[in-house]
Amino acid sequence: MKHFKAVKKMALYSVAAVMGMAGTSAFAHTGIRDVVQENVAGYNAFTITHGCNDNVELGSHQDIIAMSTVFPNAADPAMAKIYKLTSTGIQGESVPDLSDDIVGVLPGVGFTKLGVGLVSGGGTLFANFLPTLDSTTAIRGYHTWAGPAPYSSAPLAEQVTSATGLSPFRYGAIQFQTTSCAKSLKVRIAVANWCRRGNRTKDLGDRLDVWMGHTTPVFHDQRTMPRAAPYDASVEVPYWPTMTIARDLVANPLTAACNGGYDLSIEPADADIDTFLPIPGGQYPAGAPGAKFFP
Ligand SMILES: [Cu+2]
Repeated sequence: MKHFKAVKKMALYSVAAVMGMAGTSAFAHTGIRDVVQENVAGYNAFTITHGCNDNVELGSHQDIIAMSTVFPNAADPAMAKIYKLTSTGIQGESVPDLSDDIVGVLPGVGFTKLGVGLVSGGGTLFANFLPTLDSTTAIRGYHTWAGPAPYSSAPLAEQVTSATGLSPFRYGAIQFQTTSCAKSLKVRIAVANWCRRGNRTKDLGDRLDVWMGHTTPVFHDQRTMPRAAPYDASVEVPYWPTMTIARDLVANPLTAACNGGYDLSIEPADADIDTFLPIPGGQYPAGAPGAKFFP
């Protein structure tokens, strides 16, 4: 996150503009590879472009040895936050659920239609991964790590240069309601990149990068966040790894009454992030031989 020292003195509006362009920069934060189209299921990936650093005490980037993710697809709608966005991407009115906008989402139910799935094989960043399952056995994200057990693999080397690691996942076909005025749904996903093993991992800002728009009770160190200062989402766009689902405006046009429509965002709630983002201490899978990865 070294590059943000230079920009953090700029006006807030300029910082928001820089963040918006981060997806095209060689020094971008962890993000999402592709914008996806309405009604098309497919494969996407997190783009991990640099290792852990500290927003306050700047130094070299650390190699990444593990990563964890949380998607906003809880069955309980209270476990996600949904916003209508203004034309400049600022969070506006909050929306209780996506039932007015996404086909198949029932009133009072969360965004279970997202269809998150894991990918093994070519392109997998680390040799080991496990899904995080909630009480409904839905896949809410995953933990993936370089070893030492059950498989030992290389870390994502970031100390010399910024290499982009791709960590793939699967997603389902999402369809907008014909009566909705949403022209896209921005799926914000919480990500943590880990650069050291052991308990101290969570205490030091150069050992962990947490990619989401604000701190939570568990992830409360601003030095690990996308930048050293908190965002005010009512005046600027917070940084999140974001998978944009674009409405098919030819097959499913907005009505004239929509006045051009709006974008929606959905992100996991703090309690959901704090439940599923930490990598629990222990061996994976349970009973695997070798040293614990996060003792
Ligand atoms: Cu960065």
